[in-house]
Amino acid sequence: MKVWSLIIAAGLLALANAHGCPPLWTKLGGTCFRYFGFPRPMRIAERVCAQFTSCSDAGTTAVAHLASISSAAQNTFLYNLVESVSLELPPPPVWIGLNDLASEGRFSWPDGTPFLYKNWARGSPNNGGNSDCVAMPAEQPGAVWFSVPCGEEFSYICSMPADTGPETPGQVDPSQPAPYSWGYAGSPYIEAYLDNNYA
Ligand SMILES: [Ca+2]
Repeated sequence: MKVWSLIIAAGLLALANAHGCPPLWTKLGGTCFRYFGFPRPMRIAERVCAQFTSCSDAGTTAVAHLASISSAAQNTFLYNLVESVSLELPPPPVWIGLNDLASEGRFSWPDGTPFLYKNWARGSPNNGGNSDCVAMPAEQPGAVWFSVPCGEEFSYICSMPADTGPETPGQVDPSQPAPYSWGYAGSPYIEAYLDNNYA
């Protein structure tokens, strides 16, 4: 088991150093997305998202939020992402970031994305039961959005900007120490053994 752990750790480190998204996040365009399968109320889900940040080569970081969706292509991509990991088909609803918590009827995305693309289900949004939060996909074609009370517990998708640094895969500056190194670093006991037996 230890060998497998090392292989997995090495793989994650390799991914962590790659341009774009951290391990376990999926890149589409300039955005990283990740599905979280444990049902949570919307505010808790948003808090979990906010624990993640993107690291840019320029040294800036951006905090993750519940996912914002700005195009039909993104919407379809997220539906497929959820479907690929869901244990039920069609998948149960997931939280996206859209909400009108701050001002009834004025929906906005938590990361400040302009609210231009919309994919409401028929009858949504409505404020039935104080439906200030939004879930997708539902058991309807088109991965349409429903306004629902924020206390419902759903799985969720987080999003954050991808690393915007220069893309330099596989390039290493030889003058700098490697951030992670694997291998034999030297041991006085082994050196002595080699001297005594093979000198
Ligand atoms: Ca509302």
